[in-house]
Amino acid sequence: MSSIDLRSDTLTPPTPAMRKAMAAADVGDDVFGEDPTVNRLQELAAERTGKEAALFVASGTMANLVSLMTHCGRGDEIILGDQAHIFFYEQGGSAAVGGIHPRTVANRPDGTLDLEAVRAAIRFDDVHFPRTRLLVLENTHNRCNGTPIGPDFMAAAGKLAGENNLKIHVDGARIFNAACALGVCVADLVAAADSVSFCLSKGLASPVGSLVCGSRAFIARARRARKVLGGGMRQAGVLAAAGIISLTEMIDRLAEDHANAKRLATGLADLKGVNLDPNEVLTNIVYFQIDHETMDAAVLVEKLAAEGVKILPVDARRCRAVTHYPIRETDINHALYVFSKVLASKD
Ligand code: TLP
Repeated sequence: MSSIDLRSDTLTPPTPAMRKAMAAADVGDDVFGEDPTVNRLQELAAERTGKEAALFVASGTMANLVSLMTHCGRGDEIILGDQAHIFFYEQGGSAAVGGIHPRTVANRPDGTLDLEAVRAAIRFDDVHFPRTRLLVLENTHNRCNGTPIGPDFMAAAGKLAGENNLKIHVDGARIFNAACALGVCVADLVAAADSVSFCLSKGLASPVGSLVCGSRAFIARARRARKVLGGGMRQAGVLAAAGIISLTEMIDRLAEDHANAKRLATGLADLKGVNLDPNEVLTNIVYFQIDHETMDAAVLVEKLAAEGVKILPVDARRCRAVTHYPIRETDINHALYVFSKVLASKD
């Protein structure tokens, strides 16, 4: 029995078109800047995000670290949300590797930050303080229900950053999901950002890779940061070929993932023992609370897996399910059937 794996959209397999393009990719040595397929992908990424240039890197984590190390020197400070992926799930790499000090401000439930709290967190010039250099935003916001953050907040954050001589980096691992959900183009959404990273390897279904996008000068410096992190790749066109398919064929179908997530959330909300508000599910990420007599998150996850449905426990009472290619509406219907069966079982 093949399982319905909703643990993450990182589980997307490459499409048949990607496999074909990868096999046929024209390649060169990308450390010399000579891989035509990587160069084409980078041009496309820059175009889609409305930035001058882009850099292909191995992962979303590397994209964020490269970006932060390019904006900041050792001892500089960044301001970011306390639920940010960079703060929660990247091993504190910016501090451990980049010597960059993180200052958190509470994320609001919709993933935004109270900009007055951000303003208050910006350091003034004093010999005791690190220097605040960068404001980091995340869009969609993974831990805040995958919420897409709209252009108004992004513009207001840009204004605040401009007034205070700060740069902005957007962890846009799922920025195409945000743009799709909001009905805006990515370039407009990140117009206020000095850099944006996004992932090819999540809903866009490539096997590997992320891009860092920014000004030409920023990307030239980011290329150095990537190299020192060991991220200079050689005939990477084999990977970039899949990325080109992601950007040309896989963006429009994200709406299907969002519809499936909404369907899952609506169905789950009707089940006893599960708590969530389906109105809060706006993209492809569904978080819910377990409120069951005999099961906590770990037990529920185990029982679902035994029935062929995989989800992720987030803490003792919270779980996450993510919709993605090639999961279809019928898979969601089946997953809901399995949920109802498992939640109703007495043992
Ligand atoms: N997120 C993964 C896990 O690390 C939690 C997931 O399954 O959601 N930024 C954001 C907002 C992300 O959600 C992720 C991955 C990354 C960056 C890191 O990307 P990778 O996994 O390519 O290093």
